[in-house]
Amino acid sequence: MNRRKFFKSAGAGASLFLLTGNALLTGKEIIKSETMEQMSTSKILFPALPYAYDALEPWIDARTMEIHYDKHHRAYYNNFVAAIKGTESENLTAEEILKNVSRYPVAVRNQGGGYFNHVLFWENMAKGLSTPSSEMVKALESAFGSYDRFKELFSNAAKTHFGSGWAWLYLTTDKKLAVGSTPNQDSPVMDVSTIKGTPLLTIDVWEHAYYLKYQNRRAEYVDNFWNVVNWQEVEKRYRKALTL
Ligand code: MN3
Repeated sequence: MNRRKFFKSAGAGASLFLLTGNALLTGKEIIKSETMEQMSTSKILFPALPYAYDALEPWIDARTMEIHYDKHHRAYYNNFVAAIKGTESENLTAEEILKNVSRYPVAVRNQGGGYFNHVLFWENMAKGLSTPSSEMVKALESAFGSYDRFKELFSNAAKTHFGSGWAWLYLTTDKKLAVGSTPNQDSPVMDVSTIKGTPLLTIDVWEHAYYLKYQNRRAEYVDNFWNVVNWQEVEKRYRKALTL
């Protein structure tokens, strides 16, 4: 993940300097929802939504996006930061923590997973229909038989997952494309997950992700999700995951 993305929303008047990797950022570049104390120690930051609340209309409505991002995701973020504050893990990235989440209290699994999964989810959606490149289609055909078969498998994983959770396209640790789902806020990056690997594409199937617009019609929400998939982002993750 490009950490610079987290610094899009500039807070005014801050004079703090923050060293992240090789980049020295002035306080003016730091997202305004952070407190100074958190900024000075944590790599875990609340990202700006990469588009407007209404960008994914009519498939995902603006009111759902606003509540989902500003209430649900923000709460996961705040609770995750609180759960690791003052521990030796507070200077790690979310992914570094989640990879060893079995060593942490369950709050880190739930809140950290909620924080991490939503960041991926926002980024793997975008305004306007996109299609996978011919290279990506070939990779999906090779793994699943056809592009349509991949969509069917992913959609079915999302539609049939019992209760709250997430469906995934991910690259397994032996570099194979795979589809699956996880309960609650679990993620394939977690050592406790039943499916393990690098996430490429995900859909949130918690009711809060679709209930205002679709009520009990999860299948309709899942079918419409294909209208907002950001294939550029998915392929970026895929190319990177192949090199890990
Ligand atoms: Mn959610």
